[in-house]
Amino acid sequence: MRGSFEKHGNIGVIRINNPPVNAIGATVRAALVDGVKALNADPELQAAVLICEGRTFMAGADITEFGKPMASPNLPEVLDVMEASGKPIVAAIHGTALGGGLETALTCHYRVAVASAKVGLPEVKLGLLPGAGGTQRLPRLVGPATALEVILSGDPVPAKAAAAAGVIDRVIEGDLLAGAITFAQEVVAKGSAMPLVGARTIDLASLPADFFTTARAGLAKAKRNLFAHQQIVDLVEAAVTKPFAEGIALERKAFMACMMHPQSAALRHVFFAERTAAKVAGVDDSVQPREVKTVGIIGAGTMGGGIAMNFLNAGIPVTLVEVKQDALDRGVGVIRRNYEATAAKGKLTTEQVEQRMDLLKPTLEFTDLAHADLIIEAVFETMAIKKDVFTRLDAIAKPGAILATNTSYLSIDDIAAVTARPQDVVGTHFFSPANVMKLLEIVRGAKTAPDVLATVMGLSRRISKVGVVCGNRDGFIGNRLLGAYGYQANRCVLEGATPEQVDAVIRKFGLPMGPIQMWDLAGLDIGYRSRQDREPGSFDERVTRTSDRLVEAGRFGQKTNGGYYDYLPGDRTPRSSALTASIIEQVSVECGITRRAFTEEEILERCMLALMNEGCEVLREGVAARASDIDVVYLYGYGFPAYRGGPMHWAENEVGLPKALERLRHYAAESGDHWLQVSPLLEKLVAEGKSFKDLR
Ligand code: 3H9
Repeated sequence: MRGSFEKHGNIGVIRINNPPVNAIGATVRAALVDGVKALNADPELQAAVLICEGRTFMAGADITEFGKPMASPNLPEVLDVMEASGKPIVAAIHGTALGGGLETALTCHYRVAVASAKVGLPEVKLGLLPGAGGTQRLPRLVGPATALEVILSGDPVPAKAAAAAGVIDRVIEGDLLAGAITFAQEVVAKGSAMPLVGARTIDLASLPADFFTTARAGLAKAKRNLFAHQQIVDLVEAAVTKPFAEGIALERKAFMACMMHPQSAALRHVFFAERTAAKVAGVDDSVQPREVKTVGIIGAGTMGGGIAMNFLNAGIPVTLVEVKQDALDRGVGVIRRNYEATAAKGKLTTEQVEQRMDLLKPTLEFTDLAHADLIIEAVFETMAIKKDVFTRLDAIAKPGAILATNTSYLSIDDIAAVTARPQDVVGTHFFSPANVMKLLEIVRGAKTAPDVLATVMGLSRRISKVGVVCGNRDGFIGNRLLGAYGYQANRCVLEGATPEQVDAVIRKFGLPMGPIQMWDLAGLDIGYRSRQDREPGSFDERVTRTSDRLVEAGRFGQKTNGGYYDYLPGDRTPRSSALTASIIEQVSVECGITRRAFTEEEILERCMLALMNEGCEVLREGVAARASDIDVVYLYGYGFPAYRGGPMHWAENEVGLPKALERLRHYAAESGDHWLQVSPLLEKLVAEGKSFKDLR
């Protein structure tokens, strides 16, 4: 039972109750049909209100039903029943009316909402398009330009703006049900007008003649590779040029094509993967998070400053500690300039900039951290320095404070061991730029307390990050995979591919940049320095030799206008370098490698399947709890295209695990050394005919 029907005098009330977000599954669809029938069967009733229980109006179709056989009636059929109602229906909206939820409301004769409500058509974020009349009704209500903006962005619109645009007929102050019933009674008193959005005509007077051509050209560039977007333009154009019924038929066909497309399967996987990542073993709802009212950050460099901005943005006061005044001033200056640049783009007011800066307390006194609820160190990535910082923190931090390290490789347990409170120590690995990248790897040490994890998971949401809990092993999830990917990219170059070729293949696949461009951006000197500390034999010196030679020639990457590529001063466009080409050839000769031609396919398979193979190892060792967590890490930390679902989803669904295994075995045999070893977990899954989902 997902709905009920009651009478308030001459007004019927159709109530939907399908927690947590009133998704329109089969039982809700049945309840909607029953409600309309009950309204029309009772001669005493003259109108109805459609309202939802719980925290929100219907947040859309039930995404878990997609890709499976759909129980009848489907949502368009339900909406046909509503539209055929002989008596008016008023949708009463609170929370979010999204996707099919808004489409249901648009089919009602009237819409009222509380001021805090939001409405939107976010289907595009799932690789879909509105498939229950949204592309045909919204343009008829708000005009094609606004409709296209709303549908293509997928972003929700606040009730007051929606009212101004004509979507909401009245914003209700006070009790929603009472306000909606009053509205319905007014409709009845005026003669029960039954306006249908689908019957409206569109005023084209202000629409430029080339509107749709321009929209298509813009998307071909900005959303290249994406399946749903161009079709949305076609459908909004159909709303303008074709009769309603014809537009609806076209929409249905396009919606089904999107739903069956791998991009939508991938984006739906991402939707659930992000939410599943929030579920952490040993941390259930009974674990009470600690209160975090103030944060301390040690280190005002690029990372420390970026991390601080996250908390300032969320209204949380930050104490920022440095050892030298000039470094502190520089760090604070960068934070201010970042905010001012955002304000210059109109995304913050001057007042908001000052509010954020007022929450920042820069200091040279380590003891000023004594009252912070959470302290994050972002100092040099050297164990000795980290241990020194944690020893000092242990002496001054208040009892119960969470002590976090922003390490990207080092052992949390070794760091925690210098304190008398290892249960309070956790890794918080932010990604650069820390104020922009959405990922937060939360590293669980052997003794990290469940309430510490619960607190940091909760905080990650508060600062608009996606938190993924991972185990304490070298490189955690993200950098561990990055190592395997970078290794293959390097090997391809050493064996005959050019850096330009490797980067182009990866960009074509959908990442914003190729691995070699990325190294130039990050600085080749960073890897060079970190290798000085590593055990010989712990990495393959042959594949890093080219990079080392470039660094020794003073080519650190973009910052020196030369790395793998040449750069013109002030211009980040990578240009081929004859010097790099000759160094690569020389290193190939030294390593006894005969260079050969590479295909796009080989580069792609070697780099991307290496990600998945290392992902299997990370799973086998328990560093990641599930394959979907690895996907989330790669999507939000490394720019993996969301429409491919992440490296694990892509390999499993687009390549297939048996084929992936066969290709990896082939490359492993060909490479003839131990640097590409097929994961035993992958072997096992394929042998048993299982998938990553079977590992949960
Ligand atoms: C559509 O409507 C197609 C139509 O055009 C055409 C049809 C023919 N279905 O996000 P939360 C689950 S496409 C199933 O943590 P919040 C979610 O997985 C749809 N389940 O809460 C989670 O489960 P769990 C268009 C759903 O308060 C729980 O609910 N609509 C759905 O942070 C709580 O979710 C959308 O794309 C769903 N539609 O945010 C809206 N939605 O607890 C998608 C949520 O087991 N939803 N769940 O992990 C959202 O954007 C957010 O959930 C919302 C609430 C803003 C509503």
